[in-house]
Amino acid sequence: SEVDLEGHFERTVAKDQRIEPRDWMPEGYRATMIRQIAQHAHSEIIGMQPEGNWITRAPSLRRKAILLAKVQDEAGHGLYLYSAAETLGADRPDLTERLISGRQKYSSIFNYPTLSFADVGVIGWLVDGAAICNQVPLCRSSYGPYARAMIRICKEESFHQRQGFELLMTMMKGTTAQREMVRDAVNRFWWPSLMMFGPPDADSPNTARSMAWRIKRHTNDELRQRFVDMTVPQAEALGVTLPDPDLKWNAARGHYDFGAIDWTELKRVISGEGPCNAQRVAHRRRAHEDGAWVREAAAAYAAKHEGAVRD
Ligand code: FAQ
Repeated sequence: SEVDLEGHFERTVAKDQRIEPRDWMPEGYRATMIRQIAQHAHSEIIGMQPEGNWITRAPSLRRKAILLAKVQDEAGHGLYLYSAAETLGADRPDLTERLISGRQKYSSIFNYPTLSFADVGVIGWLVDGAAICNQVPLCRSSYGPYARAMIRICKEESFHQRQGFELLMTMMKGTTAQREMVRDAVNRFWWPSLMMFGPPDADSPNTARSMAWRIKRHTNDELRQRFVDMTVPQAEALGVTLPDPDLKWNAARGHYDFGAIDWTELKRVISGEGPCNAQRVAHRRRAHEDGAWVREAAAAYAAKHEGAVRD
């Protein structure tokens, strides 16, 4: 009965075991999971654009090979995650339609422009660093296909983070102009990176329920603090100053204090008013339309092949 099924679901979550696609789950759980996984998948796919911008202008063959590999990994993560959403009954073309019509979100961070090659390094260091902080705990998320996808994705993200740090280290040892590019990129990306973790807990409508269902394992503010604590020593190692005069070690708390985040900026970017929202979505829409003939050809081939097997 419904009561038994619900009891089984609750016990599975409470024991830290995984909910699998064929298991009964509350409709709210299914909807939340589809929302988060789809937003995550869209972020990976839209996230290819800011860095893809620099592939043809990479300063060396080595940097180009690294960047190509990273952007391809992001495509892979997106496909993986769309498959995870499909295990919940989501329809892939419908998710794409929701993205290109602006009805589903993707991470705010990808609505900022990439103005120099230092941005490639800073995205690797800060954006992938933030992504790792957020996603490592999701390896223990209660939905099996999502949690398992996170394991591989996190391994690849840590390569991405290291390549960013190594690129910045190289630039910091270079010319004054190169150090200036790094400084400018860090200044532009620091605050938007902190916004990746979402609104403050008091203003986060989904956190309490997602924590109870063990979809999320930490709150937005907990993960943001963890990211700041992890990143400050890395900035010192690089020799860059983070653009926050209030950033300082608080011995009593055992954490770094940091300045106030401009939440109106996050709201603006999430609601489509960021510097590159229109450009990112238009690019994705164009790519989807340009790919129509490939989808048609693949479907025609599959239909023909199926016929041949039957005959
Ligand atoms: N941007 O109640 P909450 C990557 C939305 S990493 C846009 O706190 P929740 C790797 C939120 O979805 C980036 N929207 O929501 C990479 C919700 O929307 P609703 C992707 C945001 O879900 C690196 C509403 O605001 N990572 O791609 C943002 O409990 C480099 C209320 O917020 C993930 O998606 C934001 N920053 O917590 C790729 C990780 N923050 O309800 C390429 C998985 C919040 O209106 C290059 N996701 N919203 O539909 C999560 O952990 C969670 O969904 C959070 C938000 C923490 C993002």
